[in-house]
Amino acid sequence: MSSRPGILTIDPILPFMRERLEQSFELHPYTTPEDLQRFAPSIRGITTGGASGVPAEIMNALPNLEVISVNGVGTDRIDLQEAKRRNIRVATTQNTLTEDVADMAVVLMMTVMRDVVNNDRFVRAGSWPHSPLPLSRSLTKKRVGIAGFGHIGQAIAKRISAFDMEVAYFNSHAKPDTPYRFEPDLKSLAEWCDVLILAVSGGARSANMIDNDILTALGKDGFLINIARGTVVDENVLLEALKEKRIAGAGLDVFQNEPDINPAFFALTNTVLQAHQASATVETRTAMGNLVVNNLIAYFTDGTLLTPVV
Ligand code: 8YV
Repeated sequence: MSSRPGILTIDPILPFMRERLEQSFELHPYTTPEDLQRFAPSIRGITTGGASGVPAEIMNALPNLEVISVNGVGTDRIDLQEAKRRNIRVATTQNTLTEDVADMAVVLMMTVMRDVVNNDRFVRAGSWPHSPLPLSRSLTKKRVGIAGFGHIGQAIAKRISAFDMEVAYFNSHAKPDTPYRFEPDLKSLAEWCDVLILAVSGGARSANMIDNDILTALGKDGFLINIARGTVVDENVLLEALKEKRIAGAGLDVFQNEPDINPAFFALTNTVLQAHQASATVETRTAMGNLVVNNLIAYFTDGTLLTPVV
């Protein structure tokens, strides 16, 4: 057995990350539980994505696991209590992806409100000379509610302000050092706003936070944007609301059961869909990938993490 620490890679990693990691570690991609058994005792670290996390059966199968380096900011798919109990350290790529994820929220809002995807299809189909298009919706003077006002929520607010739109936010607590209005009740925020943007963390506390009540409050002229987690939305209820035009539209980067999402989404024309791409730019994924590697190197050099969570 190699004396170099074994690292289990749960999500695929970029070639430059592999190259860097292979200089110090023995890499094992996760395939099946049976395959994992062959080398489980040699695994001392994990790399994974925020959406994949570390399933309990994998964490339980690794008796010598010491560190998890997440290529993302979400830790909702990692049992942090169990990690603490076993003295397993956890690091994320905090502060690398805020701006790109905020940009994606704005991209989705503009794309769905200005009907960009349907317009693109219309032009490509050669339909322009033959028929008129429905009018889209203006952004100016509209009200935007942001649910979740951490780094990403605040970066979205900053961008939205440039569009002459009004912003208010829902959060577990007020952020008095920001210039925006705090709304402690999510339903009231949904009633007030024209666009509801979800930027909350995933996990039990936010699961199915967007239910029929909230979508009814958002109303038939309201748009929902989700760059947070699929788990935040009751998807069956959302699909019904979109189908029946009880809300105007949705821009979604995240879903339940990614990448095998509910195919009912494919038929909706008032919805813009992305394949969890908010942080997927060359610049940000390079910064994230380097931080994932640097956290592992720091840990195995002197026991520290650059961006620890646990
Ligand atoms: C990434 C994410 O797409 O940060 C997160 O938690 O979900 C995303 O930024 C994902 O981690 C890619 O691996």
